[in-house]
Amino acid sequence: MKTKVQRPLLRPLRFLLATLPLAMGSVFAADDATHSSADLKYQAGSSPLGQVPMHQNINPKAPPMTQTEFEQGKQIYFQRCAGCHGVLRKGATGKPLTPDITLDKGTDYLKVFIGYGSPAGMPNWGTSGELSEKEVDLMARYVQQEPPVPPEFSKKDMLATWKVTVPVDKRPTKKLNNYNIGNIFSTTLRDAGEVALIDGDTKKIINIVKTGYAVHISRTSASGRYLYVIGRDARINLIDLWMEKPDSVAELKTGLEARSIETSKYKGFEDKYAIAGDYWPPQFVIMEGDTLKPLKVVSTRGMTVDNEYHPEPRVASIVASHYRPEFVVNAKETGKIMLVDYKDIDNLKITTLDGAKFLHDGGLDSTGRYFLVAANASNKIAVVDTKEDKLAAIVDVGKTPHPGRGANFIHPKFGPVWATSHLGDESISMIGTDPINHKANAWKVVDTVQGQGGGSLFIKTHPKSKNLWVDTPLNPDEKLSQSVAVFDINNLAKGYEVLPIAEWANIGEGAKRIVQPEYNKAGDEVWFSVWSAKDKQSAIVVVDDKTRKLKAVIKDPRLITPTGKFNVNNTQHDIY
Ligand code: DHE
Repeated sequence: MKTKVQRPLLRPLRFLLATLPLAMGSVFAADDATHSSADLKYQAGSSPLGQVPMHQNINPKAPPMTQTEFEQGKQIYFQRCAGCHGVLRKGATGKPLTPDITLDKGTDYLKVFIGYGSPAGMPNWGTSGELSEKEVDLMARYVQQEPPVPPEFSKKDMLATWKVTVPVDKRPTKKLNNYNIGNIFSTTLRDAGEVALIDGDTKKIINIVKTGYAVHISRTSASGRYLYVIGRDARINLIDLWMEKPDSVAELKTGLEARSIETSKYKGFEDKYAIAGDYWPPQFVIMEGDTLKPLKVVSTRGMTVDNEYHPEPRVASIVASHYRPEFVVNAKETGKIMLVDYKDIDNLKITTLDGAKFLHDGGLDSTGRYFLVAANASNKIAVVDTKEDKLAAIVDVGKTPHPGRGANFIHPKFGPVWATSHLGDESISMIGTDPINHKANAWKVVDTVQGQGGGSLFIKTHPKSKNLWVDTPLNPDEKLSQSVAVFDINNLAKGYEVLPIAEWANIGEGAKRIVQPEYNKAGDEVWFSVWSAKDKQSAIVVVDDKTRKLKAVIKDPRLITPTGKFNVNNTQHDIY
């Protein structure tokens, strides 16, 4: 094992490590002892909260720290640890790290734990070289202090950030450009805090729009005119695609950290409202669709599906219902699914369903009636019937499902299915979605095939395609993370073909992780991001869906860390 720890220190550490009971792992590590390293690295993504001023509460019983050390510990905690252990350190997918627990353990024990990780899933931050010996020591002392608490963010705070740069009456009354706007791809440039609007027909960049920090996803309004983009710092940009050069027309911050945004799609409410889900504070916010003016803020703090209080249930995916004037809002830690009726915002009605803990991402079935959402650390998919406002089923799948929005297709034997790949194993689970004509198969895993490996984040097909694409960007094997597997839907048992997308990009050195297949409007091209670090060249590779051959490589110095791509038409109509 490669180690940066000095030799004399190793001996006592080795002794300690050897004498640690396995049970120690369960004290701090992720809840599920079978979490993969890909999963943990993914969850340990950087939170913008490290930059937010917070009060330092020195615990007199804890080992001393200077203000500078505390600040550094806070930065590292929010970069590496908060994703699993929670903002308040009260536990999320990882265990709680509050002083009542950590003080008992003491600095030496915690140093071993942080440095070497645990069999139950805590990453080995020290021996992997990700944290220096000094930083491991710092973090062992930091987690014994009182956790600093970030501020709340009320509607008043939101209004102070609200900017309508182009008022509604100054906007175009008809489309002023010649773009085929349904085929524009809003492309996340993660580490640049920007989106590239790429013309799917010419493959040229139309505009680069400055957005929030580590920008995350884009969604299209029901009419297809507006694009909503959210950053990890909870900054939303509203982009008007009718402008001569599509650009941002309004901006709002709904909190200090966020991941999800959606817009009302029910008949009569097209483009009327938008909704954003915050990680911190744990709340969701309903806004005016064309200005982003905040209207209603709802906290998600409360009981889990096991009836235990959780202080910070982060809002994960949100989808707009086509059957009712409702948003389906998924709270991660509590496992609660809230069906938020936006008909009367002042008298807001919310129907709450018990899903399963650790809700994350998901998508609608091909009819748009059922929403399938991954409870990732529970290895389950919860199915919501958006017509009846009821939980239809909870389905056991593979290890740490991560569907993105999933893939809908007609299985040659089992009829309509929705599929997910997994972060934690190589399987692809197909769930029957037709309770009318294929009742016996509905809400069951009817078929499973093996892909290239674990570390998959996204799976995709298109109603016009016979291909099922599965990425593996977080697989530790470069061969897998730099390529993609494609199955023939009509002959799934035949196995997959591997396409060397990174090689095709021909961009030299870099991580070149292949992430998130996305179809064009016609359904005859699939776009892949070739995702390298900020200081390396990245690219987008376009594959001809029919021939599975390279069609185009989009290279541009402005394409910094491209990850998610959102085709306007497919996102507008929930086609996946
Ligand atoms: Fe995402 C969707 C949260 C890391 C790319 N991501 C989502 C959703 C959530 C989420 C809740 C669903 C939104 C919705 O549908 O309303 N993502 C998180 C995290 O908490 C996590 C694990 C860690 C973090 O610190 O943010 C995380 N996500 C990542 C990445 O590292 C990815 C791969 C690259 C990036 O751009 O940051 C990434 N997430 C995406 C993408 C989607 C997404 C591309 C939308 C997929 C789609 O097809 O709809």
